[in-house]
Amino acid sequence: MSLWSTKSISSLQQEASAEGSGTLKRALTATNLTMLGIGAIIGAGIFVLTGSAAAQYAGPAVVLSFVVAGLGCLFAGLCYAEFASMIPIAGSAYTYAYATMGEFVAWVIGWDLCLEYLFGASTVAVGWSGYFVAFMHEIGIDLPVAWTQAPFTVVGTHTLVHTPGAMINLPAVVLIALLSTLLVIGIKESANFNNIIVFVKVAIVFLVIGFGSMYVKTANWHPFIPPNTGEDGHFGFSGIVRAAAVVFFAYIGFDAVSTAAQEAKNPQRDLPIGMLASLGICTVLYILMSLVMTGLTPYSTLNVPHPVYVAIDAAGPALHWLTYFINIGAIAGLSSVVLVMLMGQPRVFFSMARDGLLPPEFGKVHPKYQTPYVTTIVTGIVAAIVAGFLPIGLLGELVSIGTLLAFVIVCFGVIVLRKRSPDLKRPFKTPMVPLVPILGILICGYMMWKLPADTWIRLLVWMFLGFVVYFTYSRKHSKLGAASGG
Ligand code: ALA
Repeated sequence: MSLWSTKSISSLQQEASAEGSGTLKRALTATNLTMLGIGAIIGAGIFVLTGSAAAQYAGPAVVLSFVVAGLGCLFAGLCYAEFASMIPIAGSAYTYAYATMGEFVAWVIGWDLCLEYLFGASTVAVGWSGYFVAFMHEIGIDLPVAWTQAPFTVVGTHTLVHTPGAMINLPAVVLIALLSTLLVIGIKESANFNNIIVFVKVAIVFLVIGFGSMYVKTANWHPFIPPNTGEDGHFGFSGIVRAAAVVFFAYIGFDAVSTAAQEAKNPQRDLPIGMLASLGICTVLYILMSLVMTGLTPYSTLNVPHPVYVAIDAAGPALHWLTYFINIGAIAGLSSVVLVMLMGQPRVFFSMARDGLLPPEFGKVHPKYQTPYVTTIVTGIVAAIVAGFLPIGLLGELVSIGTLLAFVIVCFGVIVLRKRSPDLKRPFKTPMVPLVPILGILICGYMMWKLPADTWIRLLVWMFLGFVVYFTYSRKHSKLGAASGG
């Protein structure tokens, strides 16, 4: 069998419409899917990264960085929506690539998605743990360092040092264990829990925007685009783009909605709604939130791990009450991101296993709960080990580059399939093809380019590992390969 053999769309569509024993439970509505999208999107990006992006790279023009990154996501999201409505399968981008560019590219994307979902869950769980420890400290409980930090940290770009006295990041491990348990018990239960969290965090974002905007000092917005310092990426136009690559992290997650395809009641209509509505709502909130933050305080003061708090604190005693809610917003916000990432990964593994590229046990569905429980448990264990023991600093930007790579390939896939099978029924059609996918490729590709060289090296190392697994296991066990006698 050739590396480029594709899976036929009709067999995929048959798989997508299967019901009954051994299949996932169809329980999610358009509202559930939109809430899952918002659950995955609003998190560490807006609560943590906005500050350093404004202070170091873009100034108040970080608002424009959110527009640039949001446009890249919009174009990619429109392409995702076409595929998701046409082939509503849990494998998401992995499956779309299998249908268009063949098994090898599909494997590359499937393996690459681990960076987004699996490592994304670990990274955000560690961020959550930081907020949780700070919150406990505020209410008078000091958790010991030994139990709240991984034993290793990264200094500089790749020097690994042992943190004296630290053993394990237990809060992150416990969070992952609890959320994984919930995901095993049921998709509907997980979606209901997510709804509550999203409600809390969006309410707090609204409070920050609403009350914060009353105390904005417009002088803080001048100059809106601080002049470039002479160094590439430090303010001016290049700074806006550099900051866009940083705040792109804040948008990651809307695509995870597409991994719930086989659990949606009406996937062809509701997946595009879930992805595009969550993305649209969050883009508006991000633009308003970054305007308010840079309006409340000079951007240079925002280079801290808790920039939203600093911005609101700068408004003075009148808004002091709001600072308490910000911690709660961050703790709630980050936990639903981890939940949806831990939902996405097992479903991609599940699809890969059903295609024979991963061990068949990974394709099992729980007889009672109708969830992909084996992959959910495996994902939870690996994510917990990574979050509990490993230096997470190595992974942060890998999550972004991995996601961007998936976006680029999905955009490309839309162009390929429109050429190859122009007459297929597409319940949702990406507008203005090939312009929209090309713009998606260009903007996402440019953001990838702007990420540090180290990140590229780590991406290549990860991919190399993936090739080893593919050529030693997956290629030999591929069902497509067996079907074609290869
Ligand atoms: N978009 C998610 C966050 O910002 C990954 O935490």
